[in-house]
Amino acid sequence: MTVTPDLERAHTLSRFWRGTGFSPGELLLTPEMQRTLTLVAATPRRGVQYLRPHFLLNLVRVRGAGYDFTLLEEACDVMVENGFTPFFEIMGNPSDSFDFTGQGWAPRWRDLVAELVQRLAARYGHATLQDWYFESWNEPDLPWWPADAQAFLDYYDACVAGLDAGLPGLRIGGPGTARTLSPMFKAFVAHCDTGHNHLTGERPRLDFISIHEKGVGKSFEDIAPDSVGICRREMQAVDYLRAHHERLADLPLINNECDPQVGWWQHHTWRATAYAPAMITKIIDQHQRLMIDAGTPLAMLFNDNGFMGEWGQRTQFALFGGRDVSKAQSEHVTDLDQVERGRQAAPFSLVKKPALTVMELLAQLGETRVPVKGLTPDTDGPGVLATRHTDGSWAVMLYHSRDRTRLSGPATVSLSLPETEGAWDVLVLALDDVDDNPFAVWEAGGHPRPPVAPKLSAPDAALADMRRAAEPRERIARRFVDGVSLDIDVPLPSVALVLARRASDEAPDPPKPFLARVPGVNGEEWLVSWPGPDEVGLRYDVGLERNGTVTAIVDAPILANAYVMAGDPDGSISVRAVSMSGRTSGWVRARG
Ligand code: 8U8
Repeated sequence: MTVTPDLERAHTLSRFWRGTGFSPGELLLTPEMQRTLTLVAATPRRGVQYLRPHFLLNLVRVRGAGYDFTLLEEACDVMVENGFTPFFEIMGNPSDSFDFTGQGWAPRWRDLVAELVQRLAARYGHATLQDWYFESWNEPDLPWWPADAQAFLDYYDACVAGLDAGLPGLRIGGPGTARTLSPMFKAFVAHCDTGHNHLTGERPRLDFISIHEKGVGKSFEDIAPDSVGICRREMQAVDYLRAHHERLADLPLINNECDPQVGWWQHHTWRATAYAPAMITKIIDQHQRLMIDAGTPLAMLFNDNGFMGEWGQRTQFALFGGRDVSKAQSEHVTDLDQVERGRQAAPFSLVKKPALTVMELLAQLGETRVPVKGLTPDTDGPGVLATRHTDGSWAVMLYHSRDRTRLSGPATVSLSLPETEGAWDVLVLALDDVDDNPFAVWEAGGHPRPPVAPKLSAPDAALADMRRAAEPRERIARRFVDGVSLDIDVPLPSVALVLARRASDEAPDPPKPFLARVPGVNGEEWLVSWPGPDEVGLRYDVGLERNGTVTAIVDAPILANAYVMAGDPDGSISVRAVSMSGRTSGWVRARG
């Protein structure tokens, strides 16, 4: 099939998928999460921007007549210093001092929220806080919320009153419900539409509506997701608002837990293969086509995959060594006495999973979407999310994904890009399971964890192979003259990013790499990172320098602005930038 994006129908694209979440908030105080966030922050072009942790307010302690915000501020520092924007759930219970099933707690909650935002504004600046999203308690229609629906509405009133008292103009929404059109959802939107804030008498403010719809909603056993079903159930919320609460129907609608499968801690090995990036991309494209193009105010979707865990769990990295990963992250009980212990971790290593690498590819997409007709990705065959940047260059994401975890097979898309006369450089980067993927390398290496071993381990050579396999594959890199038309293999499951831009032989600017030495599962590791100029299609080589000679250690294009490898006492690390046309900067030795 030949696919040609239709420039006549071009329109603005918002990169609405750039959020992740995890639980609990105190993970932010652990070395594992801090290193994770350093690496997630290295996704180019701020490919992951929003972080949504649960239970942040459990980090606040009651001290005498007031509160001690030290741990909460430290947790927020970790997010802010890494350049993330918190999606701040006002969730948790300082020293368990609120009984939401009782009476009279709402004014105290309002004052707590007011003090909280004042402190945050003093720390990060008012302007910074205006970019944040404040949200109500996570999934109040599940037992995470300890009281009834009326108490939840009182709580929301107190959150709004507290925010407004603390710092007017901050954005707040909810209800972050888990179930489609649950009674809690209906009670919440009715309250915001026609009710009154019981503390201020005003109409309760609501700046966005958040809900959770997953590909498998209720049962861990049903592993085949219903991806279109996510949009269909979101549409039920849209229809309900249009029918009953027209005033709210145009508010930004956010699915901030838009996962293929419920139960982050359950092990599904497909979460570590090309199935994950293909499914993630399909779900994003479905939201563009079935929700945004259909005129709904769908504003964001998050993959709730910021957890810490292993291959099969819903995480962005596989954790080797470190502490035991347990369900405790979800069945959560805060014990602040454990926080100090949490700051120490047994040595650990992280290996990136394709679910994060795909964010690096998606980050290359442009500001304009150019629709493509004639594909049927929701039933069979590949799909395309075609975009252009303002300079006319193309960034086209192809994907091939089915709602079945074990289907495979070949497919080819012939792509023809309009307005590409003259000389153009084309680069195609893929994530597929054709040669390998980090998990396949792990399995093939014979390292699978024996049932008695509590943690993953692997020798340095295996870690290096897995890390290399986590980077995209370069499938095509060549110059076209007079029109970019090419055939691209998109086997099931896979994604392939096609970048095309006017030919240039200019060498890229050299990077400024920085070296951090971190304890790895087998000894010292080197985490090398470099601030990116965030130019589309720019990639990097990481090289080991020994006796004055630099050898590239990864024969794959690195799009991220960081790489991790075993330390080498006899060598040093250098990095060079590689342009779309393959021109390189000089090697620059990493400092630090
Ligand atoms: C079993 C179950 C059913 C349901 O309808 O919603 C759930 C929500 C269920 C289990 C956990 C649950 O928590 C949310 O979803 C989690 C998950 O693992 O899918 C986590 O991603 C979230 O932190 C949590 O809000």
